[in-house]
Amino acid sequence: MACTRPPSAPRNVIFNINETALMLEWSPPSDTGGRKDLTYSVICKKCGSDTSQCEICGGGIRFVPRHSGLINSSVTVLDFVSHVNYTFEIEATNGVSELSFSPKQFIAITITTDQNAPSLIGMVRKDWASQNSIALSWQEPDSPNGAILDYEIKYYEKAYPRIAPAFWHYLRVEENEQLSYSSTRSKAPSVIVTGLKPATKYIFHIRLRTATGYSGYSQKFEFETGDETSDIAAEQGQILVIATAAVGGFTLLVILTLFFLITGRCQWYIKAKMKSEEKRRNHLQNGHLRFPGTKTYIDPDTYEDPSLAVHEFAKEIDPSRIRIERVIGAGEFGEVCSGRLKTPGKREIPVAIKTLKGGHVERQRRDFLREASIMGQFDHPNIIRLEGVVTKSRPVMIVVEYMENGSLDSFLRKHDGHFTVIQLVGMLRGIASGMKYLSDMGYVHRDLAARNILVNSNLMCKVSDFGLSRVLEDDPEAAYTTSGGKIPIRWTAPEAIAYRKFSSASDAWSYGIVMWEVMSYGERPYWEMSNQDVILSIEEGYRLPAPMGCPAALHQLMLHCWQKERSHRPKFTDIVSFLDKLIRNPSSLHTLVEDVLIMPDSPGEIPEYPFFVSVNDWLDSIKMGQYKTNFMAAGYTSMDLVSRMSIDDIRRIGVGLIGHQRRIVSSLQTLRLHMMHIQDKGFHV
Ligand code: ACK
Repeated sequence: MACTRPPSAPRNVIFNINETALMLEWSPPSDTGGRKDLTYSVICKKCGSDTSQCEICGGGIRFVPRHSGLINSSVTVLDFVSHVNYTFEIEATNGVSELSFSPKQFIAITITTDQNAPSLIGMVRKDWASQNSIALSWQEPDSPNGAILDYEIKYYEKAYPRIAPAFWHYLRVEENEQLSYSSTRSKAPSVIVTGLKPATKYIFHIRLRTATGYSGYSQKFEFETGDETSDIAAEQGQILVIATAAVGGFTLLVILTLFFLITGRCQWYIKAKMKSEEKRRNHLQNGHLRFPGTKTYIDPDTYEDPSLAVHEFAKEIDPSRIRIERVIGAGEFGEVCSGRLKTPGKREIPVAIKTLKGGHVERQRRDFLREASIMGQFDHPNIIRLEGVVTKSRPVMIVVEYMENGSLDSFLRKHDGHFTVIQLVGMLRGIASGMKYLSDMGYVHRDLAARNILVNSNLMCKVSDFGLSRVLEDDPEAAYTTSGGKIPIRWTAPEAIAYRKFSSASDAWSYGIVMWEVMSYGERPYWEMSNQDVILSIEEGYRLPAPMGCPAALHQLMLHCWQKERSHRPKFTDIVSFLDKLIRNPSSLHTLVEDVLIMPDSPGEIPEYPFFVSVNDWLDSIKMGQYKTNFMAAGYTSMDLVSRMSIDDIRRIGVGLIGHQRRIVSSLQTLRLHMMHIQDKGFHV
């Protein structure tokens, strides 16, 4: 192939602005670099009069559909603040942009937002706090610029707990900046925020909405929830008030009541009510109404008659509406075909059709339809959508949305090296978002792997293959045990392998493996190691090294997912927030693991590798024996020398295939990690 290059800058940027939305549009670059994988990213900066003093716009502003990985040459910007100079830098990138050292080519446009947006909210006051709630109030601004429709209250925990501090380094954000936040709305200038953790500091900021759009956010206010004692004190205060009223008689009670009503200070009462409400809610949570407002997954196996389950969750489709076009693969129960589905009054849509092969027994039919009963309960853009089932005629079929690019593992292998890091992170974000939805519903996947993710023509990834799963049992601690069946060892958390403790935390482990598969373009996890060796290595603390070219932040996240102690692994909601943050700060992805793992120069500092006696043994172990002579001829005769090799050295000695370079670099990193681990522990080798 001819060499390709990064594209030139986009051209002719124009904008269109109203009170609430700013539309940017541009023309493609004159030089696409000889490639077709062109995408755009937009960076927003706020600049003062001196353009050298610009700062990144930060979290307030939103881009639709997103700010990077844009395929079309336009984007809509929302939630901007009035009377500010915004500079937007629009860059075109392709698959080789990441590899280039030349400065970025972008086009910039500066836009002043001078609409009559409402002014900011001033002081926010804490009225009271209980263990799980905080009540806030504030003054309406003097010039809201029209009727106030409502207020948006954004809040997050001050010290974000679940991302290891080491991660902040990669994010390059202020330590206090949130990774994940919640928000609520209120029509009045006051709010009671519930569902908070006891004795925890939260940051709040508030903005208002009028017909002309949003105001900017108020400054940040920090308030803390109460602890156990504060509630006891409150309770005692409450008793005291009631006792006083009783002693003082009816008149005093009336006076007190009037006083409270007139001054609006019946907070002790509201608070007591909130507390009992919280207790009720906590109780319900233990009784498994886990997420108020979130649907909970129902295990089809709990139905005495499984065909009832399938008809509860899946539509029966008349087979005359289905047109099968071709066979695209083989599933566990029969062929998988592509085709079209006609829905009355709608356009025909492309679908995939899983069929149950003839001659099946009742149990196979039940297991086959089980997947539809599960899938039919989900409704999320990153979960494969069930269109319906055919059960009343033969062949029995499950009809799902069609995913043009098939399964993620083979798709990536076919397109090795074709995507930007941001595109890969975008795919991972989609998978994490689907998994967050599943875990919120109390559903454990148990077989999360790139082969079970499907990709559509927009590179959207959707979780599929719900055959293996079962519901969490009625115990908050519960993962469940299975009645047997194969476990995909390389993707499965140690506790699930050892004693079948499956949970959303074991799904998080598998998610880490999927991250590794994606970043290595479909490489097999742990390469040719046997299942038994994988189990033993994991037990000894070995973890997969970063794939070549993998940003350090992503490998950190993988390692976080592979924590032995399952409660230490990130929740899917944390993973989504973390990836969002990386996508919003693409520079956080520039530090590669290769850059971090620079070995000391002075000889003697690196002990001999304990694992391989010779370079030849090592090359054999990673099935790269064909390069033995290359290593020897170039003078890399000991593991000590090999350990210092850079990727360029590996290329220079004649390892040409990118897959081989990747395997060698990964193995070297593993060796280095082992050494660091051993040195850390002070082991004598
Ligand atoms: O990698 P593939 O092309 O993607 O081969 C497998 C094959 O069927 C057997 O599972 C493909 N496949 C499964 N479900 C779908 C779907 N919804 N849309 C497109 N292809 C699918 C999968």
